[in-house]
Amino acid sequence: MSNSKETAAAGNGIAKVIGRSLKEVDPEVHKAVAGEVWRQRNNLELIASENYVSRAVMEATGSVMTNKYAEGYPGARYYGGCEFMDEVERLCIQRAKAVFGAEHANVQPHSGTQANMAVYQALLSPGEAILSMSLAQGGHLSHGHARSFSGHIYRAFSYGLDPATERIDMKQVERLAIEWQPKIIVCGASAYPRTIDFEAFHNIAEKIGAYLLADIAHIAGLVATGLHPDPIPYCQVVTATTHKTMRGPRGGIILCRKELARQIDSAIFPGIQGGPLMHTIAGKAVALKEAMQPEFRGYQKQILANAAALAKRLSELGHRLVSGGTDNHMMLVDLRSSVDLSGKQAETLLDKVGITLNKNLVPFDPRPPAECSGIRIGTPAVTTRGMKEEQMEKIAEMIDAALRNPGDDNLHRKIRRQVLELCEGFPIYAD
Ligand code: DSN
Repeated sequence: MSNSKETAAAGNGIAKVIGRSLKEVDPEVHKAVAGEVWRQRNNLELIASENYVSRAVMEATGSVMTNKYAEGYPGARYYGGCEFMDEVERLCIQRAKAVFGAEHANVQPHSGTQANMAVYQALLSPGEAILSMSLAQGGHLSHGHARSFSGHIYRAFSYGLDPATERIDMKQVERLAIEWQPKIIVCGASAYPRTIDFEAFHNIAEKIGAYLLADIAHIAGLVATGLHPDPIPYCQVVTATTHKTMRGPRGGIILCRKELARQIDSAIFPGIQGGPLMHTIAGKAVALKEAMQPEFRGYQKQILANAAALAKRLSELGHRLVSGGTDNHMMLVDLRSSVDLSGKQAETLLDKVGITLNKNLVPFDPRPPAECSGIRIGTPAVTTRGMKEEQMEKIAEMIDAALRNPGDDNLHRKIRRQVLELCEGFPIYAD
């Protein structure tokens, strides 16, 4: 084909492709997506950091906003044609500020990790110290772990749990803060089932003149609805993700005091990111609107009630919960007390019966991270399906039966059928 013919064909081709469905254009990807729809409908989703977004959030996230470059911020972009980008980002910022009562919001971080990265970039110089919760005891990679950028660029020190209570050892936090004089203290976790005392962290940070960053990625929905103490009065900066308890699209946000606004904004762009994902920002705006509705508080309350019910039944069935229970949307089960399985084996076994969760280190875990001695269980997604305490008890019983009989294939088939029945009773994405 001559070059000009090729060019003409390419133009026609793309025009045709634009109008065709995913199934027609790419049957392989379509098949994988359809498989994932089936999996999400027919499995019990207990990963504490996952959820199901509404149709409205998905529509915004899958919209033509994905086509647009909008480097910069509303009213100050590096590209033309940004009037609708400005509209949607302004709405998103305004809603984020209202939902969390924050002075300033940046809604561009592509993820929670990038939100944290921008905060360090804004407030620290390379080599300065971070004090945060150890990953092995519930913290997050981006809080200074040796294998993350945060542990390479900055000097990271970590605090952990009191071995007796398995709650954050605030005396240790204070001792380490005084000893290492970090420029920033990070509070917040990805595997901690208890309330975080932001005021106590604030008192320590103030004593040594450190910034306080609360990473509320997991508990943002609870914070937004007043069901977890509010970090905003105590922290210069708060980071969150929008896809966990917030039930929005996958992404991050940063909330901060007015005086840090410029530093934070320029750390995100041009500091660590280029063009914002405007389709995701549209989805975040919709999720934040949903979070302003009274039903959202009811939803968050039910997440807590469901976690409490699931934790209670698991305890009654003889499973030891780290710290003895939960105050939030998740719990950690220390399998060593009840069954002879590693976290990895438990995760694989439960996957087989349609119960999806993740292996997790328990405090002072003798096993390596790839094996672990525990599992983490969260209730945000099953609560979105409409499940309540009664179903949580049933789920606890199915988990218990599977874990106590790892070699019983007949029982596993029976549990799988029970899971399918339960899922059918609480349909998701039925259309
Ligand atoms: N991966 C998230 C979680 O599961 O908690 C944290 O980034």
